[in-house]
This record gives sequence, structure tokens and C-alpha cells, in this order.
Amino acid sequence: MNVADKKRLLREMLFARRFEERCYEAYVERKIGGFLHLYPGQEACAFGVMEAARPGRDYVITGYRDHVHAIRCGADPKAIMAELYGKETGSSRGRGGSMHIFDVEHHFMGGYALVGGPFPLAAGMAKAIKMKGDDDIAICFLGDAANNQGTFHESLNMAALWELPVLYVCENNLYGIGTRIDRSTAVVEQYKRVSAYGIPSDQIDGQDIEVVFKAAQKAVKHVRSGKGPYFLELLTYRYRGHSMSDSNAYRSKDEEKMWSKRDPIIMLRDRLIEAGEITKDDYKAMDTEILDQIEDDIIAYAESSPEPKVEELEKYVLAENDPWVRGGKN
Ligand SMILES: Cc1ncc(C[n+]2csc(CCOP(=O)(O)OP(=O)(O)O)c2C)c(N)n1
Ligand SMILES: [Mg+2]
Repeated sequence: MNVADKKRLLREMLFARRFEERCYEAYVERKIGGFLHLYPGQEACAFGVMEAARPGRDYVITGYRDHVHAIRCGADPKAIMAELYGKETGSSRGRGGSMHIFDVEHHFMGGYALVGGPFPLAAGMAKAIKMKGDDDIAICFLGDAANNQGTFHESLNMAALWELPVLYVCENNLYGIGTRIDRSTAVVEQYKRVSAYGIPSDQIDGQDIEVVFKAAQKAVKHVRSGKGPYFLELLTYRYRGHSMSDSNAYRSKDEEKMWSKRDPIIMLRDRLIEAGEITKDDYKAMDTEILDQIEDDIIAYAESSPEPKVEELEKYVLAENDPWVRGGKN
């Protein structure tokens, strides 16, 4: 990873952080409704892994904490914000909302509310890639608690058996809503669990983007070369509550303080400042530019976009041209 890459990644991660913080504000202002799960603290996971992959071409899937993954795949942040606002210009025409971001053009295959739902979908995507003979891969990002779902074990078994090109990335932020991992999970170290299926795995620091990138390079190479699935466990932390309805009362101040010192953006920023590649003023100017862009470009777009028409509320919710939906006729 050269200096130009690091500077770009710093900008991309800071953009993601500010985007999510602005979502928080818009929710408090009641501009965004429904569920909203934010990503601050975990940025190095999505950006580090995707840096080693082919964003927009490899197929990516994740859970409900999904805005940043979609943006990294190439989805337009304006369409994502408009989706959160429930507007017609949103990525799913405002019908999906935060947990159902989808952008097939950029191979971002969702955004799922069901914990563990994406594991088999990722295996299916990888099966399709393999049948087509492409060298794309499927990447499935999910949380630590999701690994306790049956779908995890069923999917990893089949993925290993069929040597499917799928990279499973566990963003282990130590909590499933308010339940700490050691209260719900017999084997806390997630990377060990996949040895039951003969899948190679690593546990790494998910806060240091350079570390994530390096590990992801190795994992992506393995998967793309046809050797079957790989599993990465990234140790990370979310800086906000699980969702907007979470008062975040179950974590100690000491723990939060410890992780705030391991902020992926600040760590990369300080490294670049120390190396004399950027100054504090450069960083501040970049931040201001990003904040302006989010306000003038993205928020303004979402605010000024039209609402879906009431009579069209159910339109686009089901695939209208799908023969199964119309009654099974082909
Ligand atoms: C099948 C299913 N069961 C339960 C829930 C409720 N639920 C929503 S998020 C969550 C915890 C998931 O935690 P984790 O997988 O660690 O992801 P994180 O939120 O930490 O990113 C649960 C149990 C759900 N959405 N779907
Ligand atoms: Mg978690």
C-alpha cells in the first residue's frame, strides 16, 4: 500500500464516518425513520478488505449495518441517503430503507435484516460464479453473533465441500445488540470455529487498515485462485449503540475509552502526519470539504427528492416480472 493509497483511504474512511454521523443527526431530526444501524469504529474492516478485492465487480453481501459497504462497492451516496429518507430517488426507490440497501449494478447484493441470512446467499452467489467460470469472488461481511445461527454452519460446510469462491469476513465487535460475546458464544475466538469445516482462517486487528489489507490480500488470493473459502475474523468495535433505539448502557466507560484510542481513522491519520505526508491542517481542510459535500450535495439531494406516490407504495416491493410472483407461469 503506497502513500497515495493511504491518503485516499483516509479520505474514504473519513467520508464514511461523516456520512454515518450525518445519518444519526437526520434520524434525530426525524428525517430518517425505521431502523438505523451505524458503522463508526468499524471502517477499517470494509475498506481494508475491499482494498484487496475488486469493488464493483466482486459480489458483496452483508447484514443491516450496510451503508458503507454499499458505498465502497460504488453505490452513489446520494441514492443511499435518499433511500434512508424514504425517497423515490433512493437506491430501492425508498421502499427498503437502511437495512435493505441494494445496488445490483455495483454488485452490492444487500443489506439483510435477518441475522445470518446472507451466509447461504453468499455461498449461492459463489456457486453461480463457479458455474459461470468467472474469477470473481463473493464476499460476505457479518457480525460475530450471526455466527451462532444455523445458517453459518450449513453454509460453511457446503462452501468448503464445493470449494466455493467465497470470503467470509466476521466483523467481531464483541457484541450482538447488548449481549457480550462471552455470554452467548461457547468458543469466543471466531476464527477457530471454521476449522470444523477445514476452512483456513486468521484473526487480526480490525482497527488497523494496513493490517486488514495485508490479511485480506492473502485471503482474496486464496479464494480467487480456486482453493475454496477463507474466513477472516476482524477484531473491531462500534462507537455507537447497536441501533438508534439502543441506549448503549451495557458497555463500561473504560472499555469504550480503550477502543476509542484505537480509532481506525485517527490511527491512519497520525501515521501519515508522523511520516510527514500530511499536516494537521490538511486533515482539517479535508474534513471540512467532506462535511460540505455531505451537506450541499448529499443531504440537499435527499431533502429535495420526491416522496414515493402513496398509490405506488407496493410497487417495486416484489419483482413484478418474476413469473413466480405472477403465479408460476414461465
Ligand atoms: C434471525 C434474526 N434473529 C434475531 C434478530 C435480532 N437481531 C438483530 S441484530 C442482532 C445481533 C447481531 O449481532 P452481530 O451479528 O454481532 O452484528 P452487529 O450488530 O454487532 O454488527 C440480533 C440478535 C434478527 N434481526 N434476525
Ligand atoms: Mg457484533
